[in-house]
Amino acid sequence: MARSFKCIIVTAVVLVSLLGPEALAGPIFHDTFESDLSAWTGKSGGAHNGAIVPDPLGGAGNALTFTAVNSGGDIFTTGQAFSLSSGRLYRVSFDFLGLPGQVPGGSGGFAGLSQGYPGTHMWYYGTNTTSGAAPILIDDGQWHRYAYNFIAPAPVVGNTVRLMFEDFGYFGYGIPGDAFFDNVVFQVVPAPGAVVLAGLGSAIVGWLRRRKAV
Ligand SMILES: [Ca+2]
Ligand SMILES: [Ca+2]
Repeated sequence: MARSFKCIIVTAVVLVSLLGPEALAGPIFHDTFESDLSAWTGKSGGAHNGAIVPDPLGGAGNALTFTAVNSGGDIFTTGQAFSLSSGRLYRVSFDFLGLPGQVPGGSGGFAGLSQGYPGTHMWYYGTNTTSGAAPILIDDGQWHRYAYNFIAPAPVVGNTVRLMFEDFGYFGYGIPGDAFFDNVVFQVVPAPGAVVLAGLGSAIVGWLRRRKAV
């Protein structure tokens, strides 16, 4: 189990390394959580539990955390939802830090996409598998960068999306303020990157077919 999670992380890291920052278009959205949370709103457009705090590791700058656990999303990009172009490749990337030695379900950091606040939504990365999230966010007390790529329409959510984050309360467990996010970027991956990814996808499919054929 742990090995497959590592593979997913390694794949994401390899993709980022292959493409490099220069291969990516300017972000559709980004937030370094240095000043305020004016780009974000809560459930049904109301209050949220997001808070800007100094980097808990003592690094320069601030990060996002939560003052309470939640479910079904806590903080959502506000304003117009992002309108995606069918067939284009998109990437959501962010830094995540989970404090170790906590409760069942981990720190509860979850990242996803939603149509509304939340409306139809999906979780793609979390610290456990609730609601189908890939449980790859690591609670080791260190910052790690994660990336989620998808071709529009976004899985489940469609072509009109918001970014969504929370500190999830797992079956009654949950400690607020032990999950941190920073440097959230939402961007289009331009055609050359899409070609590289498509090539990789084809290679993986081909490998799987060969494996089956053997
Ligand atoms: Ca920051
Ligand atoms: Ca937590």
